[in-house]
Amino acid sequence: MPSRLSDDYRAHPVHPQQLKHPDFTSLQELPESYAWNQRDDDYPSGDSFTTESVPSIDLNDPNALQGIGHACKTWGVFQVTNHGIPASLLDMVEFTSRNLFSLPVHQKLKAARSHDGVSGFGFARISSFFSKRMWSEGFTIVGSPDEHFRQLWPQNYSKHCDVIKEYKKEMKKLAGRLMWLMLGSLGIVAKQDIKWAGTKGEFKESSAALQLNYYPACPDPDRAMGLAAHTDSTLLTILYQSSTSGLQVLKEGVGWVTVPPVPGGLVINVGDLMHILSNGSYPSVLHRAIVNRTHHRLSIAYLYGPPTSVKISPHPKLVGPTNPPLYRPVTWNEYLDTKAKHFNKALSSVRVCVPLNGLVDVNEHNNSVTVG
Ligand SMILES: O=C(O)CCC(=O)C(=O)O
Repeated sequence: MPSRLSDDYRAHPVHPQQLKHPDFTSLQELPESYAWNQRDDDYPSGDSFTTESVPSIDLNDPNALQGIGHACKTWGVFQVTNHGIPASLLDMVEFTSRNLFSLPVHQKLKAARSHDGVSGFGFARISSFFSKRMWSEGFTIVGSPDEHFRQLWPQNYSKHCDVIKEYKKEMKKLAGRLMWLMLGSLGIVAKQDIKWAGTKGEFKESSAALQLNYYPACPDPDRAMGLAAHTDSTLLTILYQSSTSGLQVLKEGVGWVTVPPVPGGLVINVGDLMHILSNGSYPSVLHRAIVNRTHHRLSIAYLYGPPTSVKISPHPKLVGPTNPPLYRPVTWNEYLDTKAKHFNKALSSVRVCVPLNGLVDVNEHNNSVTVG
């Protein structure tokens, strides 16, 4: 992630450094500071009993583009298979992440995210927006993991660094491919329609961060929250959630829907910047992670955005006299700024007119958002 974006993260530290990082393995009961009730995140609680499920799309299917368009419009999220990321690489990144989170807390804290830093070990970045604490640990990687990994594994850091670098390289390629599928499904097909994609349309200058999340087994999962409801500030996010379920998405009119792990599958969600680019046609999806009494859980999110200098605005092909642009142009930095200041009102605070369909932005009616 280019430095300017990092500067912006630095300008908005959202992690309560004063809180001591717990050793979750030593907690036999849920401390009160971790006990959530509905008021604390203001969204419907519990799983919905629904037959609806998040769409699953085989990227080798000739109808994948139409499927993606429909999924983005109706859910803001979908799973993909046959995505081209080798299973061996997913296994390796999972192994590295498990290895990282299983280190003793004092060792992980050697690579703690600094007060004004972006990368490293720490609480969920959204923690400071909520009064209750989340039952999770995170590790953010922006740029090279070398420095922090050397602190974690002084003897054998390089093999873990190689895994992360390879994973980021493959994720970048997949994200570029998904961008063209999403754009194509909106009717934006020519390379020159997205200047910052570059002449070959490879999105070479895109920015990204890798977020490793770990949710320890929890003595009282019904009252705990792994990661509170939020939308991502990205264009799109690619999530690998290994084999334990925990991810839930909020579906309008239905409630929270669990996204079951699909072997080898990846979850793709629409972020706020895609919401803006699509002029609200592809809504960014509210999601959260719940925890489990017997199993710990791991997830790895690739947060993908435009080059930092690029302003994202509703695409000219999607606006017209009957479809005015709903949002003003913003760079990723400006949007992160807005998100850090306005929390739940980030999308609506960059909105310049009310949608003709009268729908509010997804996170407008509540107090919780992320700068993820
Ligand atoms: O762990 C999950 O399933 C969700 C992770 C997530 O939402 C994030 O990293 O922003």
